[in-house]
Amino acid sequence: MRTQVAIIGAGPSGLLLGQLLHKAGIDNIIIERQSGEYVLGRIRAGILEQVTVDLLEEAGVAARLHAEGTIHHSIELIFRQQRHAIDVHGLTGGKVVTAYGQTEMTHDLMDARQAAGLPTVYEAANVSIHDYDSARPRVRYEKDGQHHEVECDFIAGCDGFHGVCRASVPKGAITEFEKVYPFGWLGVLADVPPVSPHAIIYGNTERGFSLCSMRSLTRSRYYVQCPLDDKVEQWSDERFWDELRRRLDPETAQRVITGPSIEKSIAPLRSFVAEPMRFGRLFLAGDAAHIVPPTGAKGLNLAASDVKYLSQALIDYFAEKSDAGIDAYSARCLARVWKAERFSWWLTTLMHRFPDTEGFGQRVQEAELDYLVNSRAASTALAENYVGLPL
Ligand code: FAS
Ligand code: PHB
Repeated sequence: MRTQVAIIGAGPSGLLLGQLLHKAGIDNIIIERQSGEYVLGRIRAGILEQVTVDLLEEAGVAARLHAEGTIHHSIELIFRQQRHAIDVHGLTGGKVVTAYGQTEMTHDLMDARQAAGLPTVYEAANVSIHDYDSARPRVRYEKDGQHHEVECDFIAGCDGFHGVCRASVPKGAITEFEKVYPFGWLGVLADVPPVSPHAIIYGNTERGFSLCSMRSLTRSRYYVQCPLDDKVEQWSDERFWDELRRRLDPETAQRVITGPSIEKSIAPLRSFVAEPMRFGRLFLAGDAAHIVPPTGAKGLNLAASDVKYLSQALIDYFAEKSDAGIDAYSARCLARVWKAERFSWWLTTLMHRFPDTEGFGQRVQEAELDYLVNSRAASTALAENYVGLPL
């Protein structure tokens, strides 16, 4: 088979890239290791920057997002048992974030791709990439015992942190930067009304970090920091709700509506960047190239901005035979990636308990938070990073 762009991975990066290329008349195939149901079963991000919302509109898949997503004008920070609002909307000249689950976004993109009848191979085995440093890259995979080969002009590595694309690049051609955090996030999804339908709440307490978010006005998403070696089986719903309440201010704790968890998982936290993000005719996008701790709600949004840059570069290449976009791709992405890495690292360091946070460290965190909520300059810096820096 021959196509213009072979996309490895049917997560948000791959599906969004496929949709934008299709709308520009560029043929593409998506080759995904898992089933569609498996991809949809992964409960992950929930907060979209305006840049991401605009991109989903450009891709023609924003109808349900506008109908069901919820706009947030502020975030709230809890420390010393008190809650403080940061007026993100007011501090950024009107910018907001939208709560809309990654699962729903992925569903919308899958539906659009299926409606357009675009080639998508799920449950592809032994995917491998070849000759991406030549003018005729190829992708091989197996499906139902049959061997397949795709000839293409470009390969988009949208296959996430554990994918095959970055792993296929020779060690000498890539530089990896990594920081692993000494704790994880235990996340719970429950069909109960969110404790705060208007703001995402981040808690810094001596027991550890907490986060109150949502997927809709009837579905809540909560997290508590937990030891890296904790197992989900150790956390009954009752234990989770009790610990969450202990990590909120008394008024919020009293308002939490509990219910049975419909999803419960523990995610490790890491910061990771691979440089560069382009190798000949292979381009890495999204988690294949970088990972952020979810504290700043940047992971999914960074994937979207990579895809914006990559889709534009490929459209320029095929329309005008211009290499300018593909040559500039890696540097453009990394300039934005590293700012989001810094913000995510800073907010994670500010809000979590580390092994050495005892005493002095906790006081310093509380002093920074006290300064943050009382300084317009500091709050503005937080707000403009939270809503997403301009493309
Ligand atoms: P993805 O990992 O989503 O998708 C990659 C796809 O490639 C997968 O479907 C995979 O099956 C496929 N693949 C892998 N290897 C392959 C191969 N060899 N061949 C073919 N296909 C292959 N971000 C936030 O903003 N907020 C959050 O709260 C948040 N929580 C998260 C929790 C967890 C547990 C994880 C892992 C991530 C979280 N993220 C969060 C980040 C997350 O949302 C990612 O940024 C987002 O999924 C990135 O999308 P993709 O780049 O498409 O990568
Ligand atoms: C979520 O809703 O999953 C979420 C919200 C804010 C974050 C991280 C995750 O910072």
